Amino acid sequence: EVWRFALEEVEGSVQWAYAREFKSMVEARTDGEVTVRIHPYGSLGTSADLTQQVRQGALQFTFASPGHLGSVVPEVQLLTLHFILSDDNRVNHEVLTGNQRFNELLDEAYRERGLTLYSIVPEGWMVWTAGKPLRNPADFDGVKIRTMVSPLLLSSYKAYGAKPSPMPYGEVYGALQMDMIDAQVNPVFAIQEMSFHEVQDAMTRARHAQFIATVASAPGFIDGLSAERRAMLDEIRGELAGFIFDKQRELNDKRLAMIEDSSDIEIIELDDSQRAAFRERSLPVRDEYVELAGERGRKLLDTLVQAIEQADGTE
Ligand code: 6CS
Repeated sequence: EVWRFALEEVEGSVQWAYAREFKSMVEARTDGEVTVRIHPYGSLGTSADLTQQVRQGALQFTFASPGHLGSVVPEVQLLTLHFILSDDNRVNHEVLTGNQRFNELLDEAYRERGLTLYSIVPEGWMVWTAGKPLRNPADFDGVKIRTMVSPLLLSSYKAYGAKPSPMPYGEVYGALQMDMIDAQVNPVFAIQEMSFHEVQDAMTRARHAQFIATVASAPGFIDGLSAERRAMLDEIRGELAGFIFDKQRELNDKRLAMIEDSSDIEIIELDDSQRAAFRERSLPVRDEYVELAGERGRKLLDTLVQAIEQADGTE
């Protein structure tokens, strides 16, 4: 039996590390009865294509980032909102992977659209790269920034005065090189492996959002497995949460050092007062989220905000 697992990222990425570990766990625990075949980004199409293939049953698992999936599952765009997470990455990790109510509510939203939520996978802080530092909202004025395609991401960058330009991941390098866009936003490991730093002059670190991916499956697939296999998948999800938290940190740290060694890109870290100016601009986008995502969206938002506040208080 073959389980096909598609990635929105290339070999060497956080998603690839996750899938490789998933593969070795599944294959060992099913005594070779199941083979997991990993499909890195490229051959099967864009993120939107991958989601479609899971819904049709051609793939058993795919990574599905809220930045792309928001067009299909509006509620998941919560995970693209700016300044909604803790500054403490471990708190974010614990809440996102460990809060059962949050995961169940999100799974309901997935199921309504022909998907199931297998796991939530935080991949590290996003940073902005551009031809210049982006220290305050005025620096974004008229900047053509590439975003993923979910509608709320466009709102987030319009709120800063930018001109967001959504496009698939695979087109970003070429678009930067050809000056069709000025800027883009991604976690550091991805910027290095996609070589975006080679065609940008400045990297601004605002800790405005994490890149949070999810792993989606087809409802009929997991529900149709034996109780034993479902229990195995639950166990593996729990073990992978800790594994990938350490892995994303390691990859993001290493790749930042590689970027610093191999290019003269300017790296800017915003201070708290600079971040506060962006945060203030970002707040109305939360209301827009609730309008788009309805009652369940509001519940997800409240659950996340409360869980983070509580965890922040106890750290
Ligand atoms: O920017 C994107 O579209 C992509 N970035 C990452 C880090 N993973 C997948 C996603 O499609």
